[in-house]
Amino acid sequence: MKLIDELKWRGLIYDIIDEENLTKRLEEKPITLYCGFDPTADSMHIGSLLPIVTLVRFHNAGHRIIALTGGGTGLIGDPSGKKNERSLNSVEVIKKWGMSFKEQFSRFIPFNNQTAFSIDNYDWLGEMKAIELWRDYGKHFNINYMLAKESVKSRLDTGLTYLEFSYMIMQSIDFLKMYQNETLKCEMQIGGQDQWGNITAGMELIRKIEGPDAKVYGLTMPLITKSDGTKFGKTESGAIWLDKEKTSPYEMYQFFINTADADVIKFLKYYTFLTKKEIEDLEESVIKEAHLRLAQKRLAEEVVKLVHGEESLKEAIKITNALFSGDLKSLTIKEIKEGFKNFSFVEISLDLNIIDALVLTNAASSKREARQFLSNNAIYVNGDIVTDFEAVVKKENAFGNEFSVIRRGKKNYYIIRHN
Ligand code: 545
Repeated sequence: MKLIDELKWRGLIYDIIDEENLTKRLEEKPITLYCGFDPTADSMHIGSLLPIVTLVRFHNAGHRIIALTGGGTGLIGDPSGKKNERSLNSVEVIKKWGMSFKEQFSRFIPFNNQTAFSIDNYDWLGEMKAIELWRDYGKHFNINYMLAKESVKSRLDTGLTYLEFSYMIMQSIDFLKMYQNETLKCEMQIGGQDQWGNITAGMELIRKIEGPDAKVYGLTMPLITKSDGTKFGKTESGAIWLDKEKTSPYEMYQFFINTADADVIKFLKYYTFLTKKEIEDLEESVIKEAHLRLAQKRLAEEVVKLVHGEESLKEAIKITNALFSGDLKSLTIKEIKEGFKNFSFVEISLDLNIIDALVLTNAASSKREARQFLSNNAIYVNGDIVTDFEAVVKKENAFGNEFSVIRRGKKNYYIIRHN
């Protein structure tokens, strides 16, 4: 399948400028394209992964890609899609966050300075003089044109400062600089749907400076939406980050395993490199045997493997299976902590009778009910069945002498922390 057709089939195209010529151009010879990422947080998240994976699709098809870190633009703040002015971060902080971004890109993109480049716009924006900015570039931006952009228009009432207003000029300068650069000859920019205004502003600037014959292209990807209308990429405990320390591989695995049937095929197309045939087979499985959740499992596996590697995926699956089967003994202390990280727990300082423990953790609503559960063989402590009313939940038997895990029935877990 041709690249553009594949991107279409995957639902990755929201808008393309001059599709006909771009399609021809892509078939002629390799094109160089870029996508920019502003380090406005200490890690990228699952939303940023979509344009990264799209860049990789271009790379795999023989094109040249640039992952641009917005070390310069991150100091300004893109108003696109934002309702309020952002708070400013210090130069040091943006620098540090930019380093994390570069490390994260390199997990997905094999930078080699020939077909895959890691570039930071601080290199040129950082040293630009104010007069140069206004005379060489500001001169080409008509205020009317700028006011018509959604990112500006939508903020006229609520407030927009000159700093954020000037953002599209900075992003346009990037495109121009990388277009003019002899080694890069960057002809195309991609981004999410919110980047349309900035991308077209850059194309316009290039034509104004390089002449109307300059051929440049832009492509935007859709905003990721979910069938139930809630925001994609968020859980109760926050965003799904690409940094292990912020979102563990197990949490990421759980996030994707819980994808709704109505969304899972869309996400497989977006995020994985599975073939059309493989995805169509999974689609059939969602229709015919949804309860098996084969598509969700495959999605979770592919994304965790892509982001964190095979070993982390194995651990995530191991924890998932152990929690499902109740075989907690197969887990290390670290894995136990990982698996129960988001569970609330009760803290106790003395060993506790099992009946009191069941009531205290809310595993049972009364002592009478607690006894009933024990008699019905429904209670497990740290993986062992407990039926004795006199049993004691002890610190010395706890995982790492710290956590006692009570299971009631097949999958209700309650945690006690001994201190
Ligand atoms: C800067 C300079 C350029 C070209 C682009 C930029 C960045 C761009 C922007 N992009 C967004 C972004 O988010 C930061 C996330 C950190 C956790 O603001 N002006 O930097 C997002 N982008 C990816 C997609 C996006 C966009 O990184 O384009 O649409 C999200 O899907 O919001 O020369």
